[in-house]
This record gives sequence, structure tokens and C-alpha cells, in this order.
Amino acid sequence: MRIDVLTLFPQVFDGFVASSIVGRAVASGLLTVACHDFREHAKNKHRSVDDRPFGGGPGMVLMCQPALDAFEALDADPDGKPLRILLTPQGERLDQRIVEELASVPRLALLCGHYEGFDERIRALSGAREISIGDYVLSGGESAAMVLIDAVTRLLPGALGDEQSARDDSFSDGLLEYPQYTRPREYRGLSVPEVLLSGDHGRIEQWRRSQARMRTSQRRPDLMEDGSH
Ligand code: 9D3
Repeated sequence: MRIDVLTLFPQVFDGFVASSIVGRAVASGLLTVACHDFREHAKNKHRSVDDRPFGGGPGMVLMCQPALDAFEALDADPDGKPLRILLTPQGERLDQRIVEELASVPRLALLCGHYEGFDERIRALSGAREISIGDYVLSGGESAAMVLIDAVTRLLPGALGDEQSARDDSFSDGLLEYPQYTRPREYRGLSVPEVLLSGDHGRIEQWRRSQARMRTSQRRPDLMEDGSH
């Protein structure tokens, strides 16, 4: 998969793209991430990418021309046009279902605003899908883009080691994680549950499933399918 990021702060992606699962996917050639400063597409003498809102009011609005030219420049690439995404508080809230959809396309182009809104015509003319990562105020779309890239990368075949993907498969039936422990067996008076030391894999699996269900119904009843809580 190839992901192009259009941003005014391309440097904030450097460490992210080089590290952890995303870094490994990039290093192994599974994923390409190219970050572009879309100010490079600004045409007026001040190289402006934003301007004051018509009708007045606070803040600035991202102008059509640099944003749309930046999207369109990506279409020139021979290996297909990317699916366009605007990161905006007004978008549909990202969830694992949307992540799966996005992970299934060969190319994504992510446009990040900063502090400000998009001129409405960017929406109309780009045909982009609009995505938010949740109901809190960020300073810009960059951190949201990193969340999206992280979540998508994990679904690319081969991005996770065998161990991790196998574990995800066996227990992530939409439930929260069961409690986990490592050495030592006792720490500040708190002991590891006996069942985990028993070596009885059947009992361990049962215990983990019931813990995961209890934890999910207590903390995230919205995730329980059967509503039993
Ligand atoms: C004038 C500022 N705001 C009025 C409430 C609107 C606003 C625009 C842009 C507020 C924040 C931002 C910057 N946020 C994003 O670009 C953003 C975001 C977010 O803030 N929350 C969750 N998901 C996202 S995706 C992009």
C-alpha cells in the first residue's frame, strides 16, 4: 500500500514513519508513506494556503487551490489514483470497520488541516471521504493521520509478526483484553491468579474468556453483542 500525506508539517511524521510496526512495514516494502508539504502548491506571492472566512468570524480557512492541486498532483502517478481522505472533526468517526475498508485499497491520500477548517468547495470538488478520530479537539489533522496510518498498517498482510496476529485472531472477538501478568509471581502483595500458573490450558482459556467478557460488560457495555450486562 502507498499512503501520501498532504500537510503543512511533514517533518512531524518522520519519527512515526521510521518506528515500530509502521517503520517495519515501510522497511520491508509493504508500505510506502510519502509526506508532502502542500504549501508547495501555493501560487500567490505569499505562498498562502489559508485565508480569512467570508462572512467574518474567528480563525482561518484552508483555501481550495493549494489543497486541490496537491490532491490532483497525486493522480498523475502511473500506479493508480488514491482514495482521498480529509481529516476533519466533521467526518465520520473512525472505527475498525472503516480501518478495514481503508486497508483494502492500494493507495490513500490524506489531507491534514491545521487549526482551521476547509473551504467547503474542497469537500465538493475533491470527493474525499471525511474522517474524524473522535470527539475531542485536536490542533490539526496530523495526529489523526498517524492514528489512521497506524491502524491501517496493522491490517496489511505480513505487517504483524506471526505471534501477534495469531493472538489478535484468537481473542479479539470484539472484546477487551483479558488481564495479563508477567514475572514476578508476587509484587507488593499482589499475586498472579493461580489459574495462570496451573499449566491447565483449558482452564486458562476459560478464565481469560470470562475475564474478557466481564471486563467488556463493565467497561464497554456498548461492545457487547448480546446486551447481557
Ligand atoms: C475554528 C476551530 N474549530 C471550531 C470548533 C474547528 C476546528 C477545526 C479544526 C477544530 C479543530 C480543528 C483541528 N482538528 C482536526 O484537524 C482534526 C480532528 C479533531 O480535532 N478531532 C478529531 N479528529 C480530527 S481529524 C482532524
